[in-house]
Amino acid sequence: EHPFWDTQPVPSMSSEYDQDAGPLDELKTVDDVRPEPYPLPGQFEWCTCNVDDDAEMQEVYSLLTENYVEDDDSMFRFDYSIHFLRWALKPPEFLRNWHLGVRVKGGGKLVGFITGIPAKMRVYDKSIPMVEINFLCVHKKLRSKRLAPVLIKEITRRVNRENVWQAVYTAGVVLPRPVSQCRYWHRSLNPKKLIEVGFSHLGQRMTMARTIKLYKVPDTPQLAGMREMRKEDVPRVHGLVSNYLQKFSLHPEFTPDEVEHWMLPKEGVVSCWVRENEKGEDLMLDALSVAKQQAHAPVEKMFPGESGFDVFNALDIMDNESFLKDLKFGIGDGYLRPGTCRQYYLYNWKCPKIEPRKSPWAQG
Ligand code: YNC
Ligand code: MG
Repeated sequence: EHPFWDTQPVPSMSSEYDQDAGPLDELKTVDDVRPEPYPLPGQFEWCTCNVDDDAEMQEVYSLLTENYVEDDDSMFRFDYSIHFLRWALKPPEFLRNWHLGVRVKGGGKLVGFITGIPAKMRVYDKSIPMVEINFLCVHKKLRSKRLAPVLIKEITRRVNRENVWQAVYTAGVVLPRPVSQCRYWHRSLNPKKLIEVGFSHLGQRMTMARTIKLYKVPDTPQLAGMREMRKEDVPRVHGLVSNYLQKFSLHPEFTPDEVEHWMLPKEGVVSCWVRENEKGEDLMLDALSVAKQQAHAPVEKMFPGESGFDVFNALDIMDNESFLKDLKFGIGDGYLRPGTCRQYYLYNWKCPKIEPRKSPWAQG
């Protein structure tokens, strides 16, 4: 059923979830790993994509924006900007060698892509240096030709050559074998537009006017002291986040540099708000306000003429269930939405199954 995945160190679909933890493959050293790249079909060649080069990033952007993850009806497709992709691919200690592309021979068109970034992951009681795999993409005209397994094998080889033997990744498809399964929830911020473009539908016995009213959020954050995170907040945010993450069975272990990279606001890419002195409640309502009202500038920059975000997505991971319903998030109900379910995977690591609320890893 899975001619490729059945050859890989992942648990099979039919096996019980493991009670103990550890690698599935025999232990190897870097010298056991073949030094030369895997062969590609004749008309193609490997390339390393230089994310600092504007022309090369434009090629990556075009490949992904035209060929990356979409819903079943091909109505919606992810459209990550060049700034976003650079941020996603250049965390502290990133390796250029792990930004892998496939081109038509002779430096021709970019037709395949897969990336890895280093991430220290905690799985139950073990800290493991891993690679986080993302952005696997094969051009639509080259689908079903078994190029994906070659991309996966070559990135694995490059990762193993750096003495890293485990990977973490997520996908919308079910493969051998998820360590955790989470669901997307969506919170309409701009219901009129979402309904007009077919992302959502007018509820039964609802008018547009009532729907707009239902999803209205405060114009400004309601909590005193809410402000955008600044660089000098990094040590305290690192402390708070690291401490909070302890209670989950699968989570990244960030260095302060990584907290700075992933959380410090970057216009059009990531926004992060902090509140001093107070703990806890009602933070998520303000997150909605901020997404709807405060994000004009970055959204305008990405999509001229737009103001604020249209929809706020969340997974049912961590403590999110505590606010999803109260704040009128709707569960992804399977129609017209990319990645309603999200499967989480570990490569070359067996362990007991992880419930969504024990998983705070939200890549993808
Ligand atoms: C997928 N998403 O099952 P079997 S998520 C992994 N992840 O193998 P072909 C996938 N494997 O079943 P196509 C996969 N999708 O025969 C398919 N597969 O054993 C498996 N879509 O290959 C599939 N991006 O080349 C089958 O299929 C084999 O031409 C078939 O190419 C697949 O980034 C794909 O959804 C996904 O661009 C490239 O459909 C293509 O269809 C496409 O004939 C749109 O492949 C974009 C899209 C996936 C987003 C993501 C995470 C990827 C994780 C990859 C696995 C990493 C393993 C760890 C490596 C490092 C290890 C260390 C240390
Ligand atoms: Mg293919």
